[in-house]
Amino acid sequence: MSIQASAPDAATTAVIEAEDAHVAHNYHPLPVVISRGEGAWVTDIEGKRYLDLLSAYSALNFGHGHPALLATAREQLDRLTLTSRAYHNDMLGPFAAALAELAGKDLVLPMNTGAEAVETAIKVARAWGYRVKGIPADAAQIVVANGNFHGRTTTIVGFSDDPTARSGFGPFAPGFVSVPYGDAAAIEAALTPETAAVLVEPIQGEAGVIIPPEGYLRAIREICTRHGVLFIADEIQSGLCRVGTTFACDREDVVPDMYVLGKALGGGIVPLSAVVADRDVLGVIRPGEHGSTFGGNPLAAAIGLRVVEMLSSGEFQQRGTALGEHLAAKLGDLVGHGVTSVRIAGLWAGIDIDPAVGTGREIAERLLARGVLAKDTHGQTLRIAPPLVVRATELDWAVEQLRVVLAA
Ligand code: IF1
Repeated sequence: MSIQASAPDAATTAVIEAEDAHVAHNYHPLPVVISRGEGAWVTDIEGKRYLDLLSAYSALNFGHGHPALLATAREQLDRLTLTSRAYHNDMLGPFAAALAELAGKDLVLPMNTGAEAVETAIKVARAWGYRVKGIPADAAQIVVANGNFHGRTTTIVGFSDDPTARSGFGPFAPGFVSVPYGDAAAIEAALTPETAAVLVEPIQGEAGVIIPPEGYLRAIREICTRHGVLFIADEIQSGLCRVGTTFACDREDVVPDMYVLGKALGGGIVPLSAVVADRDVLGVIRPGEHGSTFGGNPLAAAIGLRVVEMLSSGEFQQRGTALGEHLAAKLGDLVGHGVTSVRIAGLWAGIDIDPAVGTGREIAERLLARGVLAKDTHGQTLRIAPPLVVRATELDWAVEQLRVVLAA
């Protein structure tokens, strides 16, 4: 299946040291230098191959270098890459129409990163609160969930409860109240006449693939409808077939007022994010009130259109579901053998490592030595999100590597 990796050699060490000399140390990467990617596999500068179980935090749902996406990108690169929104371009309209149809909504506001889309959703919810609901100026509240991760801007980390994400970056914006995740009654109890919206991840990613109780999303939908509050679903990581359905909200047949999308929307090639909602919500934004230099650029729009077309075939929903069921069975066999619990939705799993065996980081480092790339989160959890193009036999091989590492 792959050449077994060993400790980093001189070439890898040299590249890492050179990077450390000039790149801010805002990450603690695993000691591997990747130079090529194809499908579910990447190759490092020493020629060693690794199965990618992170997919750039689910931005690579279609794998590295998907042929259809590369062909679209190459064609658009040779034609037109950027106009700004000062003018129209011939790709934004078709992309927005296709994405709106996929989401069953009227309008798309295109941005670039996930955090920008979350910030956009916050601004739209507040503007809707003031201009439609009649909340007094500057008094809008948004309910969020403990354990949330919605990005790294100061507004967003201001309502994070992760000290690493927020300590030292204040002062923070007011207008957010955080309640326990998974508890719809806590959301309803937190509502006031000034509440404009509820913002949650349908499944919490950074928190460790935390799947809420069945019915949580339906309850939020009902509560928000009854109280005249917008339901904003951050599907930046959970969306676009990661959990086997187009959106994670589909698992409960729930349609939020706003979808916030990103990561895989750009095909793993360009940053592309968007807020998708009906006209009675996104229509509150007037010309000149919001935007971004690259938002809606023709290169990202062309790739995003191709992504939406690929999502419309049903292939990736089927893969996420079938491969997820396969993976769930395999991972279940590890519980009690170095794993304390497994949470899995579609092809997205959080594996809690028994502290007696090691930390999530230690297991990730041992997997690296066996040709598997995975990422830890919050100490004991290993996060698994293979590209949806992965084969069942490759998943079997990866789980076998994990079993060996856990038994070591
Ligand atoms: C990092 C975490 C994952 C997200 C959700 C918005 C964003 C993200 C649900 C912001 C981004 C990324 C950011 C990246 C690592 C990764 C991550 F560990 F940070 F939390 F996936 F869980 N909503 N998540 O997951 O999107 O601005 O990054 O495009 O910051 O280290 P972005």
